[in-house]
Amino acid sequence: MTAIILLGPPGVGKGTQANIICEKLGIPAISTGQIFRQNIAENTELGQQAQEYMNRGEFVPDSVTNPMVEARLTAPDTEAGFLLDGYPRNLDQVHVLRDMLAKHGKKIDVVLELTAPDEVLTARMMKRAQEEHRSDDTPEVFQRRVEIYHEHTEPIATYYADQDLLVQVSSEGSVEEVTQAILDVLSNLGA
Ligand code: B4P
Repeated sequence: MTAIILLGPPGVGKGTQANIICEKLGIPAISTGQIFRQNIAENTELGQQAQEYMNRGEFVPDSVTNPMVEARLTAPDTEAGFLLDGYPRNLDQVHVLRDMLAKHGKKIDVVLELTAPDEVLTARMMKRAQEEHRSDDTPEVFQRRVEIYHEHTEPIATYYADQDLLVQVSSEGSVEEVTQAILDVLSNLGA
């Protein structure tokens, strides 16, 4: 079983890499942002709960996010492994994830942190805004998301580094170069 967390600031390319890596490894990519966006598009109760927070660039409350992830991680397709894209995003989510995996005798194998300077993130967000028209891809909301990342999500990297689970990968190259760098890390770890 290979259990991977993909960490990184908004717009760094987590979703892009998660899909490619999971296709290659044959494990599901579990993107909390994508699950929320799909539920918003389908106007489900979960989508209605998430929408106002996402539109402001804030985190969806843990009381909504954690049970959603736990339900997803009990699905049979996660038995051979999974990649979490965008979860956990704060230290409470880290602890909840640790406990929910322990209940099933599982643990995280590696935490990949994609890194890029803020100006690269902004450029990618502006390009994505033209292509996808996401409501949280305005300059103001994106700025808020970056601030929240620095305040709440960066401490997670320190937590996982202390546990010798963190590997940083630069996301400044092309999509293919970043994929290759991630695959090299996973291969070195025997994943
Ligand atoms: P996410 O869906 O996780 O969105 P993201 O961080 O903006 O994007 P990502 O890093 O995946 O970038 P992408 O691949 O698209 O979160 C959205 C919102 O959901 C959050 O703000 C929050 O409200 C909510 N949420 C999600 N998880 C939560 C949680 N755990 N708790 C609470 N709330 C939560 O790449 C960006 C762009 O760059 C794309 O256009 C892509 O084509 C391009 N790109 C990627 N790699 C590139 C490369 N190497 N070179 C050039 N361009 C590249």
